[in-house]
Amino acid sequence: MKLTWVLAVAAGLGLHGVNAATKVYNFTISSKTIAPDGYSRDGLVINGQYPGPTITVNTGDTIQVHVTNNLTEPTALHWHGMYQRGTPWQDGTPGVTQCPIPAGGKYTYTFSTAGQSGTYWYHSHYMSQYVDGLVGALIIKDPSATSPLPYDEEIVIPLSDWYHTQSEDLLEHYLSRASKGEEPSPDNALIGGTGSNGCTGYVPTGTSCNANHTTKSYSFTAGKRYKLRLINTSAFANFWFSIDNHTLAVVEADGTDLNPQYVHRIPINVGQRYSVIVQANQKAQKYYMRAQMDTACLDLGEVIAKESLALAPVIYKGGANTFNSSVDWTDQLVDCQDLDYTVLRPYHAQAAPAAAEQITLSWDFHGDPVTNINRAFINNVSWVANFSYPTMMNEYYKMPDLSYDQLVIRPNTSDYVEVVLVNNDLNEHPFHLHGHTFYVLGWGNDTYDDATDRPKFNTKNPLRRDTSTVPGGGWTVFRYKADNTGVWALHCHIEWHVEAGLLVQLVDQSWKIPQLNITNDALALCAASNYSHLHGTSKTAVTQAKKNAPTSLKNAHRKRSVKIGRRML
Ligand SMILES: [Cu+2]
Repeated sequence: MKLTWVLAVAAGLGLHGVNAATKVYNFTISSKTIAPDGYSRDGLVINGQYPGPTITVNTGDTIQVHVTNNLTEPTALHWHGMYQRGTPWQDGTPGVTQCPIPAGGKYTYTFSTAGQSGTYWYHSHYMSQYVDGLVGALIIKDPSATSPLPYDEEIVIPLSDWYHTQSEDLLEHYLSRASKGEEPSPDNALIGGTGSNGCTGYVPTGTSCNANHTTKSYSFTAGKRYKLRLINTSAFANFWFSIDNHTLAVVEADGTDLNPQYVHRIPINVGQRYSVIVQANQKAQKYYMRAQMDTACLDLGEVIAKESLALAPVIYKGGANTFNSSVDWTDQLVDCQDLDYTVLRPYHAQAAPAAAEQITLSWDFHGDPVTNINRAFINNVSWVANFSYPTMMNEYYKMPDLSYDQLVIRPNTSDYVEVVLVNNDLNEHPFHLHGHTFYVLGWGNDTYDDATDRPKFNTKNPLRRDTSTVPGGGWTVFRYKADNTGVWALHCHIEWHVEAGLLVQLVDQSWKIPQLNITNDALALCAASNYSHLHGTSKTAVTQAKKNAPTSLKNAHRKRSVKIGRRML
């Protein structure tokens, strides 16, 4: 055992340690009028761009991003899928790992990419800012890895739903009695940051829309193989992705290389990524790349997006200027579910280790008993971010009980933990765990029954990923290793649902957090919260801090009993 470990470490250093570099990026966040689909609206951009700049590094490199917040409100950037091992305070999740970067402020995120490669992304985790444009791709290459399939070139393709109204207004409506819990319905769909037909949808009088704006197209050279890195950066929509006449070989899910699986169409839910390899082996002309919202997953109570399909031309170099032979695939997918979990097999096989503890999280949506505003309740608690007292800092200063109901779960093990997600809501929810990849053991679209479902778990070489769909009225079970000291959000990635409280916090090795070397810069973001005053003082100080919390927070956090289903296996 010891020998294997030593070799593994040595191999790691040999491959990645010596050449590891620090890649530095400067991100200036500001607001700007943007028109991804022709319709002009206020958006949030990084260095003037939507989507933001793509970060591309080699595995083992350190990423350093100097953020300047030129907004009139706070912000924070989350690095979706990054383990942040040893730097959990850089995860970028306000209320969980940090106090947000204030308006006009600066902050530098520094973290390693050791042990990771594949397709990731970053986005604001402050309120619903990412819905307005604060997103970008984060690609980690591994030059020494053997690819499941060879390819010649690669293209990053973000897919997104798009709204013509700013998310702040959408959120205000959603979290009011008037919405009756119906999520804002997207106005359009985008491929690669642009979309068509924006002017045929919701265009209020007095606003401007340019139907002839430039949209994204993709160029293929006949005979070449392209690796398309697909990222669903949506607020709400689950997409079906396809290219007319072209078969897709799925070779990566959320950073895990896969044995090639050939499909015509792939479902990709919010937060998920897939790499597909496509060969330019068809008649040289133009074909449609399609991102179709699976509208069955949108709330039917709202008017469904007028434009739920994004089309982008794939143009063969030197080919005919026609879409004549471009034909959509006829096969349909199962609505509101991931690809069958038994189909996608990791290229580097791993069995799922047994779990030392089990956590059951069961949720539904219903009116808040006091306000009657529809919210999400996990084990009867609805989470609201406490931006001034993030759980990470509470743990660091040994003030873990400082917050109101925060759905903080602290496994007693550094070993594997099994999470049973029980969805009592009729809609699907794509759940994302920060700081980890997990083993997807199974899911179902009916009531979870441990006696009958457990024997069917896929433990031999299950899919490993960081975002997995829990079907409507169904369940998903996954396992993760609770050895990455830090506080990690586990939440539905539908932005409206996070804001409605569909989030819990899993603490790995809570007993080690006070020993972390959290940087002064990170602590300084919470300076106004005055931990130094609270640290080591009496219970009165804690009570005082609660009293000083913003009224909105107090209203949202009436004390309820927190009952997390947890048992030792
Ligand atoms: Cu959800």
